[in-house]
Amino acid sequence: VEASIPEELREAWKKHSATEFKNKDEFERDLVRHIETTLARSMYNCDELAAYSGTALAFRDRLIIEWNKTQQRQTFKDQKRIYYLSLEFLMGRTLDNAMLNVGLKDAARDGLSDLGFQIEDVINQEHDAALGNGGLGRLAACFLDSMATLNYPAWGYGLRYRYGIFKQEIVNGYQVEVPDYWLDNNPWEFPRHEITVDIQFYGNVKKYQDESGKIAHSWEDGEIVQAIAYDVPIPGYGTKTTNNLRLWSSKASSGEFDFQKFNAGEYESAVADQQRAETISAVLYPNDNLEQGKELRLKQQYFWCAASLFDIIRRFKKTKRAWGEFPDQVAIQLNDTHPALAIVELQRILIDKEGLEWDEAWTIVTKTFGYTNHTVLPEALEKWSVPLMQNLLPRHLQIIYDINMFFLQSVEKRFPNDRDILSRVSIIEESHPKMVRMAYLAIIGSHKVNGVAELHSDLLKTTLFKDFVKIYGPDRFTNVTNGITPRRWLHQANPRLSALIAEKLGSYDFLRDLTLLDKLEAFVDDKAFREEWAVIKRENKLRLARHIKATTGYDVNPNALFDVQVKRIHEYKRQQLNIFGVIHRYLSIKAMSAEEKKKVVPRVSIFGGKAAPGYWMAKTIIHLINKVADVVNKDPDVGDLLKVIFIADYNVSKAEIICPASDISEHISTAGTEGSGTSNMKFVLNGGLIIGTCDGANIEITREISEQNIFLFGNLAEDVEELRHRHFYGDFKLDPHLERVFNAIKDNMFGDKADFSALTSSIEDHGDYYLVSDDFNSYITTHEMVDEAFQNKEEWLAKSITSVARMGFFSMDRVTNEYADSIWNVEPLDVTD
Ligand code: GLG
Repeated sequence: VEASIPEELREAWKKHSATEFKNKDEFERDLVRHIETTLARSMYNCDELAAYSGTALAFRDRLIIEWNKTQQRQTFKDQKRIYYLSLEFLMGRTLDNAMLNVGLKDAARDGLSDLGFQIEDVINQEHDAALGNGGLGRLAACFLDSMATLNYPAWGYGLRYRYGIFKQEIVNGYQVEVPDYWLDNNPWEFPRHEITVDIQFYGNVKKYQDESGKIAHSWEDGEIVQAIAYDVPIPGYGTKTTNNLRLWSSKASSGEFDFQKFNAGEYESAVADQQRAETISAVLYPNDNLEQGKELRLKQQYFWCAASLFDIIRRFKKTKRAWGEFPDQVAIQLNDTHPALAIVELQRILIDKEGLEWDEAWTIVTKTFGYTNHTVLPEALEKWSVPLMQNLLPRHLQIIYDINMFFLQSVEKRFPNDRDILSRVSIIEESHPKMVRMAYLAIIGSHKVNGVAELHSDLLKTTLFKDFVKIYGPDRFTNVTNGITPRRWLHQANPRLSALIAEKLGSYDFLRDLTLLDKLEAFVDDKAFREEWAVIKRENKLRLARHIKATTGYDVNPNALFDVQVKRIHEYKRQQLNIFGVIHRYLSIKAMSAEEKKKVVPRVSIFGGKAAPGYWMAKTIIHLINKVADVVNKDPDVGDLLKVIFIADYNVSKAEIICPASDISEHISTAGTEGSGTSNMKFVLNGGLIIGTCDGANIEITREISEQNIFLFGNLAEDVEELRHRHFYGDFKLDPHLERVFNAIKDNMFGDKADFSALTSSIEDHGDYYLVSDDFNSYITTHEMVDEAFQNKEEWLAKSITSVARMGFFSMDRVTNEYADSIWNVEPLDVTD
């Protein structure tokens, strides 16, 4: 408060308060000023990158002016706020989104063109902010967009990784990882060197008696690292609300930099301490759905949780409310278990620092947190070794033990005759070493637990968290099916389709209420409309074809059926099923007469996705795809009938080109393994059809758009366990079509068969855990149906339009409102002041 300008002097300030550009001329003024002053360039020295930076800075001014007003408004109104804690925010590019959200893209286009620049080229200068791996991180980014658009007072909290997810290059058919130093030229963050938090690690716990004679604990010694805040403004679409994403960066605390060492000439060792501290926020762990249990990762988690909670509490304390009101002011959502330590940290602050009684503190804690689970895959469930945690966070481990003890006591009371339940639900797994089960900690410390699609949430209740349903009752567990923001994934990625829809519906209101799309169904039979729809798809395919040509050198035929699978490479997502299907198609074409070939529907099979650097099998799949591409694309017997493309370095900005260009996309995980999937929604919203298994959100997409408009295949989730069981006992026969594919691989058709033997033998010899063989026949016959359907252009278009019309349910705005009502109990903030 001392930092504010005295009341009587504020008129002087207000006279000069920053203003926002409102039209082309004012934009040009700001653009030129930024290029000349902020960037110190001139009209004789202004390339596209400078034009990008100038444009970004001009828009950044607008965002930050609104950001300031939003923060003031939120402080003044003092409503309950949402804090979304996520280790990943996969934001992609910001400029285009900012221009569209504030509604000034046309002004920018014209302004840039006055100075000789094409807006698309300028937009393409931007680096993706790739602080995430896949769906989990992108969901967090969609949340931010929706929360701002719907005027919720909300903050995101994450880590400011110096290196985001690696860039992928393909060299001789192999994935090569290249560091992504994305912070050069990033105009979207504001360093807040004045907002710092000291974070403690290691050390030990001292027990003592406080003044009242009560036993108390203090955590002493150890090592201090400093967290520094970087703020990223998040504009809503068509609203004044501009929320904040606060990312923490690590630095040696000023006391830590050892001046004695420094003065004694031990410069290197003083710098080494500095670097060790900075390592904490240096890299994003590149795993999707896999936890490795590395100490540095645990450090990242605690560093970020402790800094964020400190910040949240500091803000709460300014309101001078009693602690009991904390959950009325603060809702914290845990994006997966990565931030589960926040539960322990809040309990620690309340009992060790603020002097609350255990029970009083624990009530506040559980009312504050909600936990979202994203996966049932066992290898993705976090567990931390007790010795590791003991060393790094000794006081937190004690508190975890106490939380567990009180919890188990209550369970024992309720189920006195069930001995096994205690070991099953204990936060501590009695293994060697003992492990802390973070999902159980998250459940016990939250008031709501949600899955991300209906099937997934049901599976949680009937398998992984079954005992907890018994203990807490079914109401603690709920489902909120994922969604996507239509701003980025329709309006920004597919401006032509968005414009066509707006023309038909009379406005762009559907971007704020996606259920309005249902009015499109009235035009399904409108010939002219269908034709326009088809033209847009074709243009989007041409755009992707140009990208493919530029990056791979291959020409693809835009009339062919574009068949796309882009997502992280994972055995459960089954890119191997897809590439085996492609080989099957190739072998079939090779065996055809010239006459037969005339009936083939030309296809381009497009793959994209990164493999975790240590995930050998995933890398093998990438290698096979690239080897198949080498052979097929050069085979004169095949020509345009089949092309195989691997798009390197799949990321958000590539997805924006790829999603609008697909005819069909593949969402083909083994039933019961994909939490939700969200790219399935992006493709359908852009008029692509999908082939998929009865898994994740595919099931609800089917419910919404109807079975006629989707190609489903494969075994159901309820049969998976039985099939695996049978395989395990030797009841397995390789599908004959798949056998033919394997034989081709073993004949070295795609290079040395030894390169792929791990892949084929995981299926033939090691139980086919992901049921590739079981689903193969169903998969290839369903693809035949796809070919047939594609030949009937009118029918295909009708399916495409009808599907888009029925996608309203998958808006992230629906998702955000559901969380607000059923988990956070937060209201939007009135912005009509
Ligand atoms: C997870 C799941 C996806 C889910 C996403 C967002 O694997 O199925 O759509 O979170 O909830 N790791 C992920 O991407």
